[in-house]
Amino acid sequence: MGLRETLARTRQLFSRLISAPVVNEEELEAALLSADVGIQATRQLLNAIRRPSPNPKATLEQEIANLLRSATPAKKPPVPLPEVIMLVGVNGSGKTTTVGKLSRYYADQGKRVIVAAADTYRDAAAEQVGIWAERAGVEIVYSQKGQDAGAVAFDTITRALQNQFDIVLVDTAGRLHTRQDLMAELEKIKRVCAKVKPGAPEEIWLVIDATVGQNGIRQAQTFHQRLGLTGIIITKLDGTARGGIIIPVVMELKLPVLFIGTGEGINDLEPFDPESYARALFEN
Ligand SMILES: Nc1nc2c(ncn2[C@@H]2O[C@H](COP(=O)(O)OP(=O)(O)OP(=O)(O)O)[C@@H](O)[C@H]2O)c(=O)[nH]1
Ligand SMILES: [Mg+2]
Repeated sequence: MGLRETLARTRQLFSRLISAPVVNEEELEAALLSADVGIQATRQLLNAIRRPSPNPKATLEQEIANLLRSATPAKKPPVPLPEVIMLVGVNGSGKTTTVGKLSRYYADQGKRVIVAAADTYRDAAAEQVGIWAERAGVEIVYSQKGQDAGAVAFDTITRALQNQFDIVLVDTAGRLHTRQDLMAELEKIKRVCAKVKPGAPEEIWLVIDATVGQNGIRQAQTFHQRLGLTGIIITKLDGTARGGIIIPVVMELKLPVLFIGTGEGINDLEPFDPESYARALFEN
């Protein structure tokens, strides 16, 4: 699904408002809050359109793009391969699906990808991510339920080092951010990665379901404190009117949104671009 279609329901909140010659501030405020833009960002955006402007829509787009760009990561120096990317998040946020989509995304760039089936909690979790790996045509290191998740990551990175893989994608079990024991397990997986390859995991991405709204921000703060996240992936933007959630996520966490999930299929993943997003929000 394209970005425009993906944001259709969110855009509906703004369409009538934005095409009016004068923007009604109260209505805009209500629309921004409904889209889950959050109180702080909404205030900032309302301030921006209070300044006289020939084109309030363009001003809003500009302001949003600027806010989002402020967390754009500086180009990192290349890391020794394989680059290890760990996906974390609460239950059902879309981690495993996103591992499948990212596998395809990187494989399409000619990269050699291997998946670590490091969700050892849920029944058939390894089979589920196995189906995605097969669809994407990438390799996988399977696991048994109840096995040590760190050991699975260890084995996968070891194999990746021996066989010159470019990318290791680590699928982890869903967990509530409030469960101290389960959060400690993620820290352990992280430590184990560094034992096989100093500096790994180079990336820890939090997968947030857009439909949970402001709750996603609290989740993200806890994950960030415990693990030191390097980026965010927002899933299920299709079909929700809460597409504004990206703005407070970036503002409050100071972390970049790297990809967005736009559907359930393997190709329904888009690299996130602040300008295109801001434009798609207010397009007629
Ligand atoms: N519409 C839509 N559905 C998605 C997207 N990403 C994931 N899903 C759906 O969300 C549900 C959960 O996805 P999973 O990938 O299993 O989520 P998970 O985080 O691995 O779940 P746990 O391992 O149980 O924590 C599935 O039904 C997916 O099809 C998306 O971008 N859009
Ligand atoms: Mg999963």
